[in-house]
Amino acid sequence: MRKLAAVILLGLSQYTSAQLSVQEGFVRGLPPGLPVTAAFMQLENSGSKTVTIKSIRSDQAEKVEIHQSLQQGDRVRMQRVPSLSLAPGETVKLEPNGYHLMLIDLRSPLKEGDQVLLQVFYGDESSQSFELPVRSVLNENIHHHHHH
Ligand SMILES: [Cu+2]
Repeated sequence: MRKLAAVILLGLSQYTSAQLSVQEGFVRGLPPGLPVTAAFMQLENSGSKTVTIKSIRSDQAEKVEIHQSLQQGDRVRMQRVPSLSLAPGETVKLEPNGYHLMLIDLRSPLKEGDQVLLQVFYGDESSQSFELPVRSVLNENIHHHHHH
């Protein structure tokens, strides 16, 4: 009986650790030879606690950074941010003109149809893995024109 209670407790503590849901996530597939690319997605914190992304790792890149694009006059500049926090119920869209992830020093070119595994580490020491498809930047443009 005591053992069962411990199992239930363990289950609960795992359930209450940081978790985000990812929608419409993809990694931008660029022509071979470019060492850096970006990942975009919509993150949602449907839990009751603030979730803070502290770091991200991927086997397919030397490092993964959280970036923010900032408009400066008529130029857009990217800067690295140390972490990204989502309040309970908050949704953050990672998009070209806002927050996004940068995959730096790719180990091999990413092609349309590839899957990229990202391991996300949270402020409470928990982690979560997301698998995102690679979408060629060419298809991204077609998609964009379709809406205009
Ligand atoms: Cu960037």
